[in-house]
Amino acid sequence: MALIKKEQLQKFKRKANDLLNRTLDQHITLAVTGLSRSGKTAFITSLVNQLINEGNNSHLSFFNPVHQGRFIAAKRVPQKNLHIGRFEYDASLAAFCNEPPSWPQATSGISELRLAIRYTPKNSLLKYAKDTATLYLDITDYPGEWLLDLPMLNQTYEEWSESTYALMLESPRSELSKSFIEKVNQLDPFEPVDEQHLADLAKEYTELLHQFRHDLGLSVIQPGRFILPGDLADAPILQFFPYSAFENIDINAYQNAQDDTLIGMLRARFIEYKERVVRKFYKEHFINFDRQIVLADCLTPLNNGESSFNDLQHAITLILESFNYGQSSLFSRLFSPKIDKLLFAATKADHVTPEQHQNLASLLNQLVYKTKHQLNYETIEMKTLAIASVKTTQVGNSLHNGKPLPVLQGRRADNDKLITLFPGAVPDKLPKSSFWDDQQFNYIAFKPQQICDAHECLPHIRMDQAMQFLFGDKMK
Ligand SMILES: Nc1nc2c(ncn2[C@@H]2O[C@H](COP(=O)(O)OP(=O)(O)OP(=O)(O)O)[C@@H](O)[C@H]2O)c(=O)[nH]1
Ligand SMILES: [Mg+2]
Repeated sequence: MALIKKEQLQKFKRKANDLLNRTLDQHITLAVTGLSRSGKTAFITSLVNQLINEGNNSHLSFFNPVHQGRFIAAKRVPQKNLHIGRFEYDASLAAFCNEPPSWPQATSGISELRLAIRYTPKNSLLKYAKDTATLYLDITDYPGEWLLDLPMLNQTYEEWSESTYALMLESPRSELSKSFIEKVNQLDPFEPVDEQHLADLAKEYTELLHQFRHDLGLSVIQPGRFILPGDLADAPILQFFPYSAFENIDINAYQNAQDDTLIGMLRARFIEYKERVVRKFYKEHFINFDRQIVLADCLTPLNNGESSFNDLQHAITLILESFNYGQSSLFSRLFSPKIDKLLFAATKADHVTPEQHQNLASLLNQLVYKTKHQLNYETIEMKTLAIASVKTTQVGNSLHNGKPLPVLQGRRADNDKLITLFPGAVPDKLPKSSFWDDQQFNYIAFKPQQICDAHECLPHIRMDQAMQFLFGDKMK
């Protein structure tokens, strides 16, 4: 009799356990984006490194599950979507263990990694249940350039061409664009298409976009996939360009142009790109994201000058459109969004002294909120933070004109020399034109510090606050 009772009790315990685990186990998808070189790979590598090595001298005191002693352990588990590339955590982390250490390689396209994080829930319930729960965190890395394409969905080929040339005719793009625009002006849009010629011009347009990004330090690049083609490299869907002379052509003839004319084929590829590339990304990936972090490197544009900084602002405005969930917004009309928390993080904060961090966060806040107040974000909780996924500098004090001045020390990325410097002050507001006349911000890329093995935690700034905002609330 006693035996039966004991067995029943154990069965009951197991059932209660299963039930509780089922209700406590949670699953969220965290999307990490930002323009190229903004620090996505470094961020994900650091986040995973901090969580799986928690307890080994990690510094996550602003992450509540750790602070409250409820964090148990985190481990990598096989990712959910097998058709998406794997985020190369081991290779990225190995770069920091190298002798000498280096930064992980640039990545392209989308990749995924899944973490299972075990913790004790705050109000541990039933007497018989094992009181742990698991949060499954699916992390997706994708290029922020892809978000710059959203407005194209609302544009016809003529409208897109017009808005693109408006930008290309303005400084600083205009100087570089001259020869391309002249070539396009000379085309007969109704001639039978020569596909090779079209491909050559599309290549030239793509090269221009690369120059805008890398030589001029600009952020607004459209179509975004042209500079980050991934597996679409050389596919005809990425071979088109804006047409420059709509005002000179007969609009009826344009409407009736067949796909085998130059203009007809440009238009057809533009439409195909919108459907098969832009819309596909939103439908297959974006609408599944629960939480989003957008990384922004504000310091490089600040260092590059006014046009680079203003272009970053323009890019942020375009990126924000994907999070504008008001009833009448483009996004809500096209898709059913899910994201309820959005973190904007100013990355590489270890390039400035700590008393400048507040300014860096305020600056990004202004870049974001300038647009935010015009849009409808009531369904999304937003925050801005200044972070360093991987801290590369030490902070010290120096004397300048008899007064203490905070300084940074780190190893230069270009020659590995140890330097001490005051990199300059970050404005806390959007800079006025006069600011750029005597702007003296001194941005120097640093090498990461070496870590001894994969179980050591990377030094960071405010990664714990980022984690708390992004998924700490799911671990109550
Ligand atoms: N000092 C410092 N530099 C950083 C940090 N994060 C990124 N960087 C620098 O920024 C570069 C780009 O970082 P990644 O993490 O590769 O950026 P990404 O957004 O993944 O870049 P793509 O893969 O090219 O899109 C690195 O090689 C570093 O030089 C950081 O926290 N601190
Ligand atoms: Mg990357």
